Amino acid sequence: MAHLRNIVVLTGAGISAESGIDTFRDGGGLWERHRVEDVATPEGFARDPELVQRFYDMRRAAVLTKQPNAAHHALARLEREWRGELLIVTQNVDDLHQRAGARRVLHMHGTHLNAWCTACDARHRWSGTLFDNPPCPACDTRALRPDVVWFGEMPYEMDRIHAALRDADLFVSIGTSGAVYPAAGFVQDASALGARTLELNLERSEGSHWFDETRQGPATRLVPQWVE
Ligand code: BJW
Repeated sequence: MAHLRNIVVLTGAGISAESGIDTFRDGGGLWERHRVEDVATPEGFARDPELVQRFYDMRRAAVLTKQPNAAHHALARLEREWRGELLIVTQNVDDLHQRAGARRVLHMHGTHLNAWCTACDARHRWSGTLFDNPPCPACDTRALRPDVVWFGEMPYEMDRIHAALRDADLFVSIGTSGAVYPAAGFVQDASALGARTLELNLERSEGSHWFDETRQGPATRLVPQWVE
């Protein structure tokens, strides 16, 4: 990697799987037990807010008990030691990259650890529940929801992500199925802009054929090996 300067790393649920956090589309994943349309769309939230709040309350509480694994730690070490630019773009709403020590992390699908007030647009650090519809600490309206991006909503930080992809020499995708856009299209964007592309995943993904190189195996083995 000596000739490289700018790296963009995209992470998905697979990087946190070995920390004990469910993925979405694997066997036993979240979408086998919950209909996506019910829990991860604005329409589902409008229909049954309590169901959606309970789903996220349950996942928020679970994440607080999980720890970063060897893959999160390896990326944080790479960030500390890398002489060029390294940006981690995560689709995950957990905070395991930060708890491993990474600093330059963009949460394009939001974070479990914030509640967002749709009345006054304030965001609050949140470790408790939302199902009981608590008032917003800023405006007192009862309009808090998880600060996450559902289907049909605009992912966060897109300008910064595209700027980083423009400058990237290497794009690495870790533990994501390549089923959800716009993240699934980053490999083609990066490639068209001249970056080399590498996929690290348990198995070949929907988007594997777009990558210059793919490696298969668990993230806790592949990521430390790649970083070495
Ligand atoms: C391991 C492992 C181990 C396991 N080691 N690996 C038709 C065509 C194109 C697009 C669309 C379309 N119709 C609709 C759309 C748009 C839609 C979309 O993509 N739909 C698809 C279903 C087709 N996208 C949107 O609506 C997005 N917004 C949007 O597009 O806005 C307009 C726009 C226009 C122009 C520019 C920009 C935007 C919003 C998407 C929001 C997604 N939200 C969720 C929920 C977030 C909150 C929450 O966590 O609940 O995000 S859905 C869910 O999927 C979550 C994830 O971040 C995301 C991706 O999942 P991920 O991470 O890939 O997990 P899995 O489970 O799918 O895969 C795990 C992988 O890990 C697997 O490959 C395993 O093999 C691997 N693995 N163990 C290594 N140990």
